[in-house]
Amino acid sequence: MDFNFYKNKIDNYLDLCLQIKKPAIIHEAMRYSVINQGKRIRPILSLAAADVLKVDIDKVLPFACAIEFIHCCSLIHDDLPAMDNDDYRRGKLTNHKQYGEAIAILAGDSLLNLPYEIMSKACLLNPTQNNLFVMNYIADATGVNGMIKGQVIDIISEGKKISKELLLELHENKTGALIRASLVAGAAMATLDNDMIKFFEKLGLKLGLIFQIKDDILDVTSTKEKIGKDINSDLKSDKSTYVTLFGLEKAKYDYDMFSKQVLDDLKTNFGIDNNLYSLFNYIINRDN
Ligand code: GRG
Repeated sequence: MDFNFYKNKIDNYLDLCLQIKKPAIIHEAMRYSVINQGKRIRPILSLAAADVLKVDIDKVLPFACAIEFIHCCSLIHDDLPAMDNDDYRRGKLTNHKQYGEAIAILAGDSLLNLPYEIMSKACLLNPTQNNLFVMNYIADATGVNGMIKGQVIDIISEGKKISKELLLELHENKTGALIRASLVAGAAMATLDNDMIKFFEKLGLKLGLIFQIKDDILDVTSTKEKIGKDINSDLKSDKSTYVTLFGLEKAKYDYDMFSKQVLDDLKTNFGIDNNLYSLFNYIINRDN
């Protein structure tokens, strides 16, 4: 399956939202961290989830792109010296290395505010329950009950060997929350049926965990050229990861087991002849 149709739609929309205005430096810094080699997995998940439920994907596009902007903001902030202190991201210098810390912080802030401008505008133009639900869901998944919570657990756990439960809570929130929100956003454009939302939430949680385990595996097995950022960064910052806690073999074993589970769940509900199933396969087999 070729996801370029979805990706082009997303890239065009992101570009449209980021036209350079004055002062140019902040707009350049925002574009630097968005218009680049990002895989766009989260917004593509939203479009594919909407597609599998046969709803017009244009309805979810502003919300899908809002999630990508939030994700880009989180990457800028995550790379800052006060956080992970990384020099490379998406194959080039991190935002603060390119523009300095002050502009990087403000570019991140702007990329967090912009999605709420976009989503609230979509809600004003079309104040459906679906739109309001999705905006609220994304806000919740981003905040202190979701991604921020995961990042905080990550930071306060540095240098400690944490329990399996805490590691799962960390992954479920830091990486899982936005991935879950991406799937739910697409599904909720079609229906607010509780069972369907719950199904996509569970699927998103599991995919988020799979995604993060792969990230942990690639950190120790891949190359800087392939993943576009420094390798062994978790080891250097003394972080507990799936690999450091359980070892590489167990991480790979669990990865395969969880991957089979999500594919089986999808197959049971929607069959295999759809973009969402192909996308899950692509994500599971990714090597960057
Ligand atoms: C934005 C409100 C707000 C807070 C920021 C810094 C922070 C709080 C959270 C960090 C979250 C984080 C960086 C999680 C890691 C997620 C992850 C696995 C990123 C890599 O995702 P890919 O592979 O990357 O989809 P690309 O570059 O392709 O988008």
